[in-house]
Amino acid sequence: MRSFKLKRSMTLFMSGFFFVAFSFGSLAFGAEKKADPLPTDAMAMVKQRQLSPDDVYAAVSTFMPSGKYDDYIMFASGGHSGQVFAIGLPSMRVLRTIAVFTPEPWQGYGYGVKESAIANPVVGGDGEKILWGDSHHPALSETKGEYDGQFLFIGDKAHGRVAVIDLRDYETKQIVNSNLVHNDHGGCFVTPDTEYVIEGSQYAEPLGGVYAPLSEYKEKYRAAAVFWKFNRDKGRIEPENSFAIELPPYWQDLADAGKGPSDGWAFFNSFNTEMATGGIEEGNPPFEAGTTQHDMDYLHVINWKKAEEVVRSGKTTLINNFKVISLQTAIDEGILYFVPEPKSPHGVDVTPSGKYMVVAGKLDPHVTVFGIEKIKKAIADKDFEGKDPFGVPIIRFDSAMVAQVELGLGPLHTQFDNQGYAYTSLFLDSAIARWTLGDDKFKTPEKPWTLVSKTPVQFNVGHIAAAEGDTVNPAGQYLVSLNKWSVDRFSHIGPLLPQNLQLLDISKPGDSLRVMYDLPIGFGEPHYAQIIKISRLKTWDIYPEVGWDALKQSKAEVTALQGRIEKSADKVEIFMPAIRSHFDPEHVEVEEGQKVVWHITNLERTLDATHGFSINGYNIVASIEPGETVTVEFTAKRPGVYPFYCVEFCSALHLEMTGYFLVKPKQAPANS
Ligand code: K7E
Ligand code: CUA
Repeated sequence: MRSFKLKRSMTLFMSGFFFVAFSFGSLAFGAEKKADPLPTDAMAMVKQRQLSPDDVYAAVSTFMPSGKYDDYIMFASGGHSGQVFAIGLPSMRVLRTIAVFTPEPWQGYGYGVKESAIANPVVGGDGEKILWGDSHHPALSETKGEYDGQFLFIGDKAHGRVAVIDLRDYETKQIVNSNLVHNDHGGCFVTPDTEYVIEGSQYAEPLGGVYAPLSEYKEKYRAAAVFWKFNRDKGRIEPENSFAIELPPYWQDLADAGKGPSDGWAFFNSFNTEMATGGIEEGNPPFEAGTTQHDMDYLHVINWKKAEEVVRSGKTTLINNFKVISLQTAIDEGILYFVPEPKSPHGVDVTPSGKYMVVAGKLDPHVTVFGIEKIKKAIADKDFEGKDPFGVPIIRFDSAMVAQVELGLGPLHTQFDNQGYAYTSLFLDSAIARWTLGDDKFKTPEKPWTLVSKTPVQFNVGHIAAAEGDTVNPAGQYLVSLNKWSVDRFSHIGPLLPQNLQLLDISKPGDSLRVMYDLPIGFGEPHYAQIIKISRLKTWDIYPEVGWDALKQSKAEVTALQGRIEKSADKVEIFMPAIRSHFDPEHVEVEEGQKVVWHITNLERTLDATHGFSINGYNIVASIEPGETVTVEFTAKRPGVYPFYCVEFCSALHLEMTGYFLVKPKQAPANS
């Protein structure tokens, strides 16, 4: 990969050169000029396709010649497809889907393979597996506030769950559920050293999945901020060491973790502080009217370091076995404060220095910037304007606010670069606003806290993601606009149109942002994304250890790994190596009703030599990467003869990579 670096920068240099020379070439593309650096046939193509200089610049900046690698990987949530997409930048090529909350047969995820994390039932349910999720906000693990490339977390808005993906093999390893609420939205956000993965609920409900009528909304309905303890060595969340904080029944929206001077704090937006309960059919105002009455909602300011101490001292109650700090304890112990924030905000984003929190009010044309030092001082001075109906102290708006910047209509989410600019998506304007952070770390040509430019995007932008834009050191260079509507951008392929992810070049200061590339996503609705330098990832090419059940064999033993079948009274266990182009054994016979435990190990040590495994008629399909072992467990309840085969076209004799699974009926059918 490294060896491509030089060639790649050469390519960029050359393309810059082409563009400069090209623009100076008086824009008469057809004119024959000796110094013309584009080959004649390329110039002819530019002319034939009527490409503008901007088009040519965009093309040469994003085109990735075969075999060359991207500089960044973007992990985009898949919305209600339940998955995560890995996309290369700047080429905007979709490299793979990571199956998370939804079964995915190509990866053999959720079709009988034991390792699939999907089997996490919903709170209050009867144990029924949930077969989809609404993945919203991916969060890369961080070390000292920078992405470390080890893990990716993603929240499931639809079921209040959080998944852990290991970036060595891009596989989902764990899905956790606090069993407090049925939905979340303020997740995932990680603390600067990934001590915690933060998840905030969205719509209030009685905690723990129990029933209470809507007439008891104020008394019984609640929200929760969940702090999942992450064990980096194990690569797993530890539910037993995690906790939640009970919150009033407002609807909490996005969250972010503090860093630097705001490390130890977490910030959650809210809306519906009106506590509207809807009921259009009963003559009540619909939610869209009921939840938008107040001019101010509350930014929830949470001291999680203090909450951690309170948990350690045992001042928690258990709900469905999950530790919860009650609302009263959170108030008494100085864990929870409110700051008024304008009108139904959506995103709250902590700036790279950690000094400021940027709140975007969907129904307010401004972003409002709060300062952590001001907030800390107001708390110390008890500079409160009062309490909310639940007794939470409200810090005076003016005591916390640093700046308000008017940007346009429908501000949603904010990102940051390495030049001192912030970027905010404007949903209603369909534009990206660039504005200056008044952070003394940077010196921008424009004055602090001012709007610099608005760049149109197509259309209705939700989130935006800047390269390493959530870290203490954003990379700048690129920003992706995750647009909800594509309308007229692509050929119509039915009334359900793709999302449009647009790549913008943000490297130049001043007012120039360039839209470089349109990527239609026709298989999900990405909400948020994070973009990481590829050099930070330590992805495996092949699994380093080979063997079943974590057995570690020497190289010689691996090569000699033999298949075997162990039969006992209650089960049949199969140990089966797979290597081009056979399985061993090829005949597996069991009795109807027997439990089958089938381990398949791919013995290949060659990049990309994946084998598959499927038992047709038993809803089983697995993908086994070189060196990987997967285990399938099932009951042989249907007698008959079932061919099994490799589902990846792995070799010239791939069709021969097969076998017979025979299930003998309990009683042989009577001969006629
Ligand atoms: Cu789509 Cu972050 Cu769930 Cu905004 S959220 S767009
Ligand atoms: Cu192995 Cu096809």
